[in-house]
Amino acid sequence: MRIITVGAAQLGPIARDESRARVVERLIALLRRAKDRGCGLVVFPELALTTFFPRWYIEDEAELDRWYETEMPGPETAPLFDEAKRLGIGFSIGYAELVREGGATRRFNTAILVDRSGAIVAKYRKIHLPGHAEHEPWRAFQHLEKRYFEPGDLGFRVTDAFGGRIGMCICNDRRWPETYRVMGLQGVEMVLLGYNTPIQNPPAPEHDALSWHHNALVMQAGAYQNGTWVVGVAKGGVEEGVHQMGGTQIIAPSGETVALAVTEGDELITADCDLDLCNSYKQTVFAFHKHRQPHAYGLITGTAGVVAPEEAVRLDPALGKPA
Ligand code: CDT
Repeated sequence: MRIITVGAAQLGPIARDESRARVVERLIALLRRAKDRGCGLVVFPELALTTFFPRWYIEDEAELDRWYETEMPGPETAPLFDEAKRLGIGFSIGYAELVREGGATRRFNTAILVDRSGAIVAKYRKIHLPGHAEHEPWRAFQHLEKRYFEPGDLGFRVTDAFGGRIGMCICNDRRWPETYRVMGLQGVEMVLLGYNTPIQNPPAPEHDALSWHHNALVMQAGAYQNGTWVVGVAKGGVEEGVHQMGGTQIIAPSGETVALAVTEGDELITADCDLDLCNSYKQTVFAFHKHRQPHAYGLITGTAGVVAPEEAVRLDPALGKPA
């Protein structure tokens, strides 16, 4: 057995005027609770240091910049790193990252993995950015991730840490099978992910009542189909008038949810995750090297969107072979 005791540290709402210092106090309280419950690793949500600012159209660049971190740890986040190190607990956390590179400003929706010594051992920048890039005043609230972030440029990497192979993704990434499969093909054993998911999706209100179903569905499928643990952590509750789902859960490689949050507030759930439970899936039904057929998957990387059958044949000639 290779057990990582994991804490999924769900956050309740963060108000627009709540300081990072106050949020860090909340994160530290969860870390201490996790220590009491024997956790070695704690997972915090996406954009866990501030309110979910992409819900507002912000024209002033200086006003926008204040939602981003330019260093990690910085003065306000250092106490989190210090306390985690003191407790001997690792953690992952999401935040908005601003990088100044040769006169250019780059913005990413980022997550990092920090080991028990307080060192950053992995970074992930969100690849699937949902929402829209322009102001859409007809919406009750905006979802401007496509405006405020560029797609991540680091791919879906995995890192050997905490006695296992760990990967990260962020929120909307969890809805895409490619996310898990790319990490699955690197032998991932635990995927850490945080999310901010409004229950209301203005372009498709018919999906709203299914939010919890879709949340569990995609994470459970990703876990089972790749023989990996998945730890999905929400920032939930009514944040600045927008209701975001909870549903924080820890999912085994069987696809079964083994721990589930019951509130939409700050709540810690934990599980003893035996990474060796991945083995029977990775070695039998999902022994990729025995069963996958990459020659038939050309369209997966050949196109982003749906193409007509003739275009599909052009992109993947195998599709045009006589039967
Ligand atoms: N933060 C984030 O990525 N949220 C999106 C909302 C999209 S609306 C369905 C999500 O996929 O949860």
